[in-house]
Amino acid sequence: MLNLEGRVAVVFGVANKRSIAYAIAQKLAESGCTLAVGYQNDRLKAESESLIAGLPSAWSFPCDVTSDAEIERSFAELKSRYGTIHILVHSIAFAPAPEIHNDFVETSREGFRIAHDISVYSLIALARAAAPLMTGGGSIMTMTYYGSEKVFPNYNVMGVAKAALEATVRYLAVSLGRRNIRVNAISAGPIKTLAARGIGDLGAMLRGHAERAPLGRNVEQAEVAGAAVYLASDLSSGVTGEVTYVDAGYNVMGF
Ligand code: NAD
Ligand code: 0WE
Repeated sequence: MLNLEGRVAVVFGVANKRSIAYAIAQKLAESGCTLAVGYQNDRLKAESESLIAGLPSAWSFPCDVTSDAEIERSFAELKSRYGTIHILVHSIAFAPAPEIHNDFVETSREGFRIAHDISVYSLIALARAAAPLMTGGGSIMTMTYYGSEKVFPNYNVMGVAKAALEATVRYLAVSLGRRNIRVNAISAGPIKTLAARGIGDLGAMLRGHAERAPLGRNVEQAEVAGAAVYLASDLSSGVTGEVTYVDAGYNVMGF
């Protein structure tokens, strides 16, 4: 395991034990990071706080990323607690349920707005709030999906939002690069989490993915977390603006 002792990591997107963000928080903690974990709201407070309590030296706080005031309050508190932070993990996505279930052409203006506000704009808002605390450089990462590049039935407006998220990673990499803040995305294969459970036939999706992927299987949260620790560490010091695939190789296949 890499040694990240003395680094402060702020992780957004822990909802339950299946969350990709929770696997990342666990591996960062195992690597020696001090952790601060943001959860969406009081509905998730009990669950996320009990998970986070199991990690050494972790603190948790509520932060709904649709609110500028909550983001501002969260980072003011982070500044007073830690002074400097080194790692920011953004593992947040949402589109209103009808947008995932209806035909893409039926995408509503409000559904499009919400999906892009929560799944894309929030990365810009969090990066802007975090950058002044990353005085010794930093590593920012977000989670994306191959539905940004190719069409997956029902992924719909989330695919459009993930394309915008990946472009946002590139623009932020340039915007923050001279401050030695790196910005990258991890493109994970399908994993059975809360966000994936809302979809139609997840079982068929997972079977099809495992069948076609070079490794002949699906990926686990812990494998995504492994790439996250690499991106958080100095091993990736020359890497920014990139998308790293943790998908058992699925994206290289043509047929
Ligand atoms: P998850 O449901 O555990 O995580 C999604 C998180 O987004 C939750 O913690 C939720 O509370 C948070 N969130 C939603 N709206 C929010 C808001 N307004 N403010 C603050 N937080 C908010 O599911 P997950 O699969 O771990 O998803 C995490 C990320 O990984 C997402 O970006 C998702 O698109 C991405 N991803 C998931 C898969 C997959 O198959 N599970 C594959 C590739 C990428
Ligand atoms: O990014 C995601 C999930 C994103 C997501 C899922 C939901 C379902 C419940 C965002 N918003 C909502 N809103 C809801 O109301 N993934 C990569 C997982 C996922 O979602 C899919 C997938 C995969 C994989 C949707 C359709 C097809 C495949």
